[in-house]
Amino acid sequence: MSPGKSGMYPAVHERPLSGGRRSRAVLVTGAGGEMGHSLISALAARKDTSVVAMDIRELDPHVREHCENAFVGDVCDANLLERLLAMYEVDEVFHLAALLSTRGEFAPETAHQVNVVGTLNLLKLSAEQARSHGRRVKFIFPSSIAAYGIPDLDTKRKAGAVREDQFLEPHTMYGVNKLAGEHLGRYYESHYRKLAKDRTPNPIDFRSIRFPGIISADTLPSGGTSDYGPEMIHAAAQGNPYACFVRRDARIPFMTMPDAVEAILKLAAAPKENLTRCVYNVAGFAPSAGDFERLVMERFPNAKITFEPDLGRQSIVDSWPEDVNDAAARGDWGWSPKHDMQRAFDEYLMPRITARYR
Ligand code: AKB
Repeated sequence: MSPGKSGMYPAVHERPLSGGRRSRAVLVTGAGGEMGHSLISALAARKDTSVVAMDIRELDPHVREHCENAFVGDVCDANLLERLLAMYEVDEVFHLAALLSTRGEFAPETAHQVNVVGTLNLLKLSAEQARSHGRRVKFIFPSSIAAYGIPDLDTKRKAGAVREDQFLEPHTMYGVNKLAGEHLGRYYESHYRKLAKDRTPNPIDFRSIRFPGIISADTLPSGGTSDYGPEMIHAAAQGNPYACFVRRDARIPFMTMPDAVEAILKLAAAPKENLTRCVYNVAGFAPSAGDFERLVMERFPNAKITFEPDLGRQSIVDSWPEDVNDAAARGDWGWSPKHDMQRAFDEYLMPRITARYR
């Protein structure tokens, strides 16, 4: 890999820009992650969109080929972000880079750096972009059900589908960070540099979704606590035994990756005047780990699934709601998932996963 234009930061295939003018682009951070893979192909299908990607690692070639440019680096590296934004006029940011809930509990301060300081860097530079090109920058921030923290199982069961403003006392650093990211976004949208004489009002158009666990047929998650759902399915499809790290009765909401990408694009495209809030719940289906086991065993009768709860990870799942109320997303921007659990298995997961491991 050759050094970038400044000679300081590695960038993959940086292309010179014609006539020294900055070209318009959509920035996707965490582009090499699970959601990045699917989101970038969907964005690339929009004829009018140039995608500039950023990730801590080099992108897979099939993701890279959809991008106008790809930067290898860290969202905490303010110099790299500044250089990227000096090359492009960014109108829209999909800030996917994050360190997830399980990994974050082993390195909470690093999680804070990546999840909060990284988000702050991007919000600040987006506000500067808005000031320089004179248009609001749309900032799309995937938050998480980890933003919730329910004190005990009894309360969780009684609470049922929680609303956006309930139980906001997260038990993980990742959840604390996601909640902080939501507040930072709201601050940059409405109050940034409130007292400065030269302030640009409302530089950011901040929109966020609290995602449940996400299941992809094409990629496996890593470092999260909702990983048991996708791990169980992928293990069974490969003929591998799987020891589930939560109890059979553990229940949180999930959705498929195509529905998650549809949600993020739909929220990004919604007319601002229709939005009554910055942060929205979205629900897909809400299975127990035992429901996953049953559906997996129906499709892979020889699968070997055991339950060996890890008390720490179990306690994280127990603090997350068993379902979320997504009435605001349905009412404001027409959210409606394509897949319930049965359709997720029959129409999306089974055909693709079995083909993948054949
Ligand atoms: C995690 O498990 O940390 C993530 C999430 C629920 O946001 N998948």
